[in-house]
Order: sequence, then C-alpha cells, then structure tokens
Amino acid sequence: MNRTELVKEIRAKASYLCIGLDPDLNRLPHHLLEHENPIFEFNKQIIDATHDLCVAYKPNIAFYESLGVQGWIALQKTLDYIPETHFTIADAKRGDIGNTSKRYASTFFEQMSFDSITVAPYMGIDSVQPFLEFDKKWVILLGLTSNKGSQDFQFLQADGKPLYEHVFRTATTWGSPENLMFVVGATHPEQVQKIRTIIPDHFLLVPGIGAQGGDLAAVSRYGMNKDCGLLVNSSRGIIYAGEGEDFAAHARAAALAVQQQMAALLDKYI
Ligand code: NUP
Repeated sequence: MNRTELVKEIRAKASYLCIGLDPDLNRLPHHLLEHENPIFEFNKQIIDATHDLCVAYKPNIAFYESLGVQGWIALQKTLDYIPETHFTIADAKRGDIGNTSKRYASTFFEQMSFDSITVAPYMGIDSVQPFLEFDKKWVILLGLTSNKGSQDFQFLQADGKPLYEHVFRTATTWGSPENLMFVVGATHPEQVQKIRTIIPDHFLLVPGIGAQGGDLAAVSRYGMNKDCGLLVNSSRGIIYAGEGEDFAAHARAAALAVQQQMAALLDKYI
C-alpha cells in the first residue's frame, strides 16, 4: 500500500488506529483452544470485529515465532485474512549486516507479503538499505521507543543532542516519506513536537497507548501533520478487552472508543 492509499483510508474511516495482533496462548479465551489453530481463530475473530474501525494491523512476530512452525502457519493465515484495504506491519525489529538484512527483507516482503517491517537503526545505513530496495514496501525505523529502557541509550547526549535525534536527522536521508516511517512511543509526547520539526512529513508509528499508559490526545496534538501522519497502535488494550466467548465484541467496543477519539482529534487538527 502506498502513502496516498493509506491517507485515503485514514480519511474514509476517520481513524488512524493500528491494531496489534499479539496473541498469547496463555491469554486466549479457553473455548478457542479446541480449534485446530487457536491463534488464527482468535485473530480472525478480532479482524472480523474491528476491520471497519482501523487502517492497519501489526502482528508482533515474537508471538508467532515462539510457537515454532504452528506459529508461522498462524501468521501466514492471519496475513492472508487481513483485507487488502489494510496496511500490514511485521513488527520484527530486524537489522543486520547487509546480506543478512536482505534475507530478512525477503522473508517479510517476498516469502510473506507484508507492506512494512520494523527495523532497528543501531547497525547503521547498510543494515537498513536492503529493506528500502523493495518497491512499494516500507521500513518503520525505531526512532524513540515507548519503553522505560529508552532512557538507557536513546537520550544520551552526543554532539549536544540526544542520540535519538541523530537517528531522525540521519535516517531521513536514507528513504523518503513514501517508504520510510519512524516509531515514536506514545509515552514521549513532549519529544514529539521537536521530532516533527526534524521530520515534518513522515508517518509515525506510535505504540504505547492502552496498556503502557501513553497519551493519544497529546501525541496527536504534537504529532499530526496535514495528512494525519500517524498510525497509533494498541495491542493488549483491544485484543484482551474481554476474556470470554464474547471477546470479539469487547475488542470491537475498545477499538470503537479509540476510533471515536481519533475522529474528534482529526476534526480538531486537520
Ligand atoms: O517502542 C515500541 N514500543 C512497543 O510497545 C516499539 C514497538 N514496536 N512496540 C510494540 O507495540 C510492542 O512490541 C507491542 O507489539 C506493541 C505494543 O503493545 P501494547 O502495549 O499496546 O499491548
């Protein structure tokens, strides 16, 4: 999916919600465990219940590869089931020496047909470039992460600026707003305003609302650009909103609450 199509979907649905498909076997409603592929059945019902409220789905690969072959099968079936209208993100946080990155890119862009993959910037340009060589595919680079440990390295001062700022300034020359997005945690709304002065046009993938306590209103206020420019993710806050046989209805209600807030924020800022 290209940028124009993504922006069109956001406007049509008045939503910039990305739903994180992070299914944990230990948290699945019990009645699903009798299905041949409980993870896929769970995802399928979540997608059925929420697809009109969100513009993207983000399976975090850890929740699939930790289950071995069965997990990879569930991931492929899930990807096949996501409607064409939705942007897909492989949250895999890859990045390695060039020839290895090329294989990672091939895994998620050719073997599987994700629109985008999350990539770590730490190993530098030659670890990221192989992902950017695929036509109509996106890199989502970790810019400023949502977790507490983001303080350990990302805020260290280097040449008078925090390290994460160097990531935005340098990596913006590696791709364009048509094939490069950045992760910025919703737990850092005060940094978003500055980040927007460095990269006014790129989309930001914003995890950290819901279970991690990030602030949707604040991050939208500082992070939105004229095309919205945001995909805000919630995983546990939506997929585990209910625990029983009616879990999908609860997921829908949780997604609807976020979407309604997003519709109001879109009205207010663009
Ligand atoms: O900085 C990041 N923070 C983060 O939580 C970058 C991420 N990719 N994520 C992912 O977003 C995390 O691995 C999980 O898949 C999702 C957040 O989940 P939740 O806190 O909404 O349940």
